Amino acid sequence: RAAVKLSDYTPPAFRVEHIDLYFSLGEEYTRVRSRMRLCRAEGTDPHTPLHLDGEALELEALYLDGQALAIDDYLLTRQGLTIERVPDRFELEVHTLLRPQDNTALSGLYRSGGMFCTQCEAEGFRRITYYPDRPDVLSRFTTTIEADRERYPVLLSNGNAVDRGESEGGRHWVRWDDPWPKPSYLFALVAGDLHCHRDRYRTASGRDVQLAFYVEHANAGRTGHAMESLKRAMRWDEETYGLEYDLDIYMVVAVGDFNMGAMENKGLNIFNTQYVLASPETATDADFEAVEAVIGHEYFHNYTGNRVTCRDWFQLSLKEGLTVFREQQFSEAMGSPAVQRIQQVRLLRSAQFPEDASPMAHPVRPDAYVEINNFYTATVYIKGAEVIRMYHTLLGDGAFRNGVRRYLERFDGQAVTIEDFLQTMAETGGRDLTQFGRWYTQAGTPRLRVRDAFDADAGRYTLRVVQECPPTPGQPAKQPFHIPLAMGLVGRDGQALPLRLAGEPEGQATTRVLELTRSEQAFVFEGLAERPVPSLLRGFSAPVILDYDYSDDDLAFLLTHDSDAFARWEAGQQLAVRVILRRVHGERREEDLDKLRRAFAGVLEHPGLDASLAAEALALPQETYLAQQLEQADPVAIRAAREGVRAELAGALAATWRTVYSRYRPQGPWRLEPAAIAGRRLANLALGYLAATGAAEDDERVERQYHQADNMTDSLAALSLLADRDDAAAQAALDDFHQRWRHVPLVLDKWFRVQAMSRHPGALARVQSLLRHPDFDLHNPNRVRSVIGAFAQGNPAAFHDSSGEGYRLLADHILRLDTLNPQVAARMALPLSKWQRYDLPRQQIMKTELQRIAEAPSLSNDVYEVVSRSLE
Ligand code: B3K
Ligand code: ZN
Repeated sequence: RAAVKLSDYTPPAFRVEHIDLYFSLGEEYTRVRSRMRLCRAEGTDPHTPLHLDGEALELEALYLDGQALAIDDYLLTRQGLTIERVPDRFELEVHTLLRPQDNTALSGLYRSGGMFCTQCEAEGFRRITYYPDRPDVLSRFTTTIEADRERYPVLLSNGNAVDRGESEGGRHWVRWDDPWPKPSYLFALVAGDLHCHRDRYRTASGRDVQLAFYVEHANAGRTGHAMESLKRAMRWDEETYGLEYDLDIYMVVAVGDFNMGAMENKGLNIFNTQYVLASPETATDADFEAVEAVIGHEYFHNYTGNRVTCRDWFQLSLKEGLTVFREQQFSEAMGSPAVQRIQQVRLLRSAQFPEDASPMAHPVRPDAYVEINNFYTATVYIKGAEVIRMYHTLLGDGAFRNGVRRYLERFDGQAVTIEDFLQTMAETGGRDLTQFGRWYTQAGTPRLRVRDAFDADAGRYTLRVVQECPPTPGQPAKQPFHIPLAMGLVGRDGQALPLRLAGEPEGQATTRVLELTRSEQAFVFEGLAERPVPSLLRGFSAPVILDYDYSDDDLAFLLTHDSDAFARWEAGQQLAVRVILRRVHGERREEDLDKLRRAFAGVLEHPGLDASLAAEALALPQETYLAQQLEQADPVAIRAAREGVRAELAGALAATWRTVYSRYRPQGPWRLEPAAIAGRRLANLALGYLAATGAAEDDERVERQYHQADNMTDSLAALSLLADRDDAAAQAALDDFHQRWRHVPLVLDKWFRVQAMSRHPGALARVQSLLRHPDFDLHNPNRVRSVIGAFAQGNPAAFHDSSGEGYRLLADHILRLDTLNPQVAARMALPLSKWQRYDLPRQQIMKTELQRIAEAPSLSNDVYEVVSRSLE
């Protein structure tokens, strides 16, 4: 199938000066009338035909400057509409007919519950009307929506409501005008009977902005946290980047059927309910945090994405990497930066590193795609954010912020490239970033091999760093990257040592950023009285794999003494990784458990204990991360080894866990405050260990917590431990939860999810029955993710069951889902693309299933691209 290539980019031949849209929404069909003022772009050949994208549309009529066009005046294909001869300036009117109620792909105009809504990024607008549906065509939009007044009292689109009225047959209409030119992917429309939570925000310059959150009536009262998060995000962007909101109204609508998290449509964000609704009874602390982050993310897009947008979809990371980084900065400012950083790195390692090591590996700026929706990836988003963070590290905070401001001023109202951003940052920072640009073009995770030597007589310590990046599809050999390596040296007494490179004057810095630019480099530190322990990649200063041969004792030492919180966490994790991997290899060292036990006890005894950080440090490394450390992983063996270590740590520290559990569980009613959140997190971690002691009192503790909890965090923490068991008490709790929450979709998703992720050996069979459960629905992406996604990505030992049943079950459902929703089906196929990570018998079955999918008739481009690349 045809790939779109970056190298084929050509600027648009026509500009759309204005578009006037008219929607007549109905139960059977919806009519769309579009009136566009088009003009030939300067310097374009006067004979270039006009091409408009269009997909799954019924064309009813076409008028050029008021003249109806006959069937042989234009060419209609499955991809769009071409008019051979058009004047330099003209008006085009297009009438299309849609059936949103049949749109199960959830792209374009579709129905969710009782409402109409849209999703246009990346190429959904072409499923609404014929249009040059590409991000470098910016136009002014006026939108009129007409619908039944009773069913759809609320009619929304981008910009400001400028007019409204009644029409015949109990219908009404509202006209919206968006003063900001925008690409079609930012268009949005919503119609429904919705509850509105209103508030207002006064900007730094004193303008009043109306804030409005629209939800279905059943969800009224659960938007308070999102509203407060939005105000915090607006304030933060003013204070940090000097950016003020630019319309008089900011609207957010929550919909229950949504392919991703949320969408930054100009002035009218559309959100998955999951990232708007939050109340203590229904949402966990993690949900509250995610709502704040996603609300921030979409708000920050108003500048990084909307005011300055992408020239083409290859530049996607221009808006996404930068906006994820801004979202991360916001989350760091609202909470604990160290905890945030640890969670970011955990996600990068569990989602992006495996992608970079798979047949789906692609650069942050890909150079070809078949289906663009497949490139909204961990690489484009979160490795993209790591790349932005490296600019920040290399330039420093001040120059970085100035650079971003300058980029936004210089390119305001334009559709630009990653190169434009890089150039602006280089100029502002006064740095040559040519080599740094390789982060955008070379895929793969670089590996740093660090070796050291100490010359006691000269007091000289040398770090030698070799960088390598493995081959990735289409890129057999890599050029060296420009890598900021933040590091420090720790003395034997635990003190941070001053870092003076040979030839430098005395200095007091105890953390510094070494810049790697060659495949091999050495750094010589002077004035050291003893051999230090190096603390490397502090704050995770680059998205790389670090390889330095620490002893177990070094790791335990760094866990206690490193001044960098991230590095302390990392040292603890590496120690745990080693112990678990030795078990995987059948190596049982008596002292291993002791080392871990002492290290963990040390964390808990630390005087200034931060409960949130402690919870991160005491959590065992994820199974997916452990799998990455092995050439060929056996997920069942990894699960067994990890659970074995957990059970032993549970037993060895049982008294400590019980103390931690009772000391840190917040007393009194639920509150969303940092200390209470941290307390719940640490107490629930302790409960997780206690669930593995095998003592009846601990099993009962879990049951008690489930039944007594006044909030979803504690209730779900207990329920997920119960889902690992299969006794009567566990079953009773699961039944109770279902009974209590079966009418609240987001909570019912959790019920599915904990079972799909169960560590019980019968989990695979349970997933099979969940898929036949009457509440399971392949049409709803959240439900699909909570069963199929949670199982295939979050339950490696069950998914990789050696029978191959897990793979078969996944493939069967991908094929069924593909006929309904190709975007989500393609996402669900990604776990199979990682087949190379597993042992040979598993590889074989995974490939067979990929093959079976690839051979299915009438496969979507989305799934086709994932499975065919996986097999290449
Ligand atoms: N920009 C959207 C993602 C659209 C995905 C289209 N398949 C959400 C975001 O990144 O904020
Ligand atoms: Zn985004």
